Amino acid sequence: MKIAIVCYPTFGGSGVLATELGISLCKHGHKVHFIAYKKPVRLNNLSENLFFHKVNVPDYPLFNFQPYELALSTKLVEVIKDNSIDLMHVHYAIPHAYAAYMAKMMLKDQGIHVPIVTTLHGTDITLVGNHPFYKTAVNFSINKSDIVTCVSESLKQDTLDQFDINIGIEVIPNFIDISKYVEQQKKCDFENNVSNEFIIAHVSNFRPVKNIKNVILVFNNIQKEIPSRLLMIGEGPEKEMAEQLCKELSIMGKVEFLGNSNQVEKNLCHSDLFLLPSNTESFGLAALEAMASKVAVISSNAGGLSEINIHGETGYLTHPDDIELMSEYAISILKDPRVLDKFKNKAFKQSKAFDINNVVPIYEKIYKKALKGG
Ligand code: GMT
Repeated sequence: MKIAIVCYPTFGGSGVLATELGISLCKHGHKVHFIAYKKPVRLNNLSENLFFHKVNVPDYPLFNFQPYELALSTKLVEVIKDNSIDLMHVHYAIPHAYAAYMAKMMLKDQGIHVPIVTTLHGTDITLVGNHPFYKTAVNFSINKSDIVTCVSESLKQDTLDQFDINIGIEVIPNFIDISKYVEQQKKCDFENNVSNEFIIAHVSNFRPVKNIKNVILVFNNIQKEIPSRLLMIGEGPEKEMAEQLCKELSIMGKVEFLGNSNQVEKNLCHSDLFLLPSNTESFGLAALEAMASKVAVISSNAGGLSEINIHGETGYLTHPDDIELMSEYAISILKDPRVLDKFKNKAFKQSKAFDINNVVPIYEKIYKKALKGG
């Protein structure tokens, strides 16, 4: 198949997932064309089956806001015609599903039929998409897709609760390539970094929804009882606040802000515990990446996190703001090596259910269905 994938090219989960999916589809013999305003961060090597097309938005002084959707739909029409694309798979509804529908209509006008598969990722529904300024257009473009998928049961329910949906929604969970994590684990074991400090990790785009303040406050409680360090991986608007809080708590010496990383598994494989106290989280790809790295997870119970993190087995779940309980759980796991080992092993075992080899074939089936008429 020839597939056009539209996604955000940044470190957010939807872009990461779309990129890993495209790379895997290529390995399955498909030709994949990525379309975005920048080359996706995890798209390292292009090949004869893997292409990238940049959406350029010219700056025109009359416009207060440059019309990205217009440029994207124009680019989609061009790429689809030039490369005889069979279908569009757009990740994150805003504005991708909307631009794809415009492209589909423009192509229809020229006698070309190209179906749209839309994957909803989370904040496109729960945080941004339901804003009254966007909702009508988001609702319209979801319903106009040929097939709609979303990444968790929880997100499916949120979509049905918050929008007027007249199309079926298929749940296809996020995935990881387990073999990559197993490989990395071997390298880590070989390095055999002996330290008496436990490593606590957090990975995100440091947006308010990630509740970063609570990561720092929970770590502050942990480090009072247990020798430990915190790795903060990512960049975003809350980073300065987090650094300031660490200074105020006098724990800056125990916290490393590592910035964005393309290879989180290199840090995760040395980690013991992952903290994700998000206010909303449709799935929590970062938590799954931690679990695949044999790391126990203390997360909030928001959204779809309970579909991956099993309370009392792979980690614990609490209310996003229950700092005391999160700290208590964290300390209870870390203070007994046998308990820690048990949680780590269960986390790894649970992550295997989300292996790329189980999930990518589901997308292939969906594509065939879309080509047959949805
Ligand atoms: O807010 C983010 O974490 C980024 C966002 C995105 O769309 O880039 O992530 C969402 O999609 C990921 C991939 O499906 C999910 O694993 C994340 O849980 C989801 N984030 C939220 O719902 C907050």
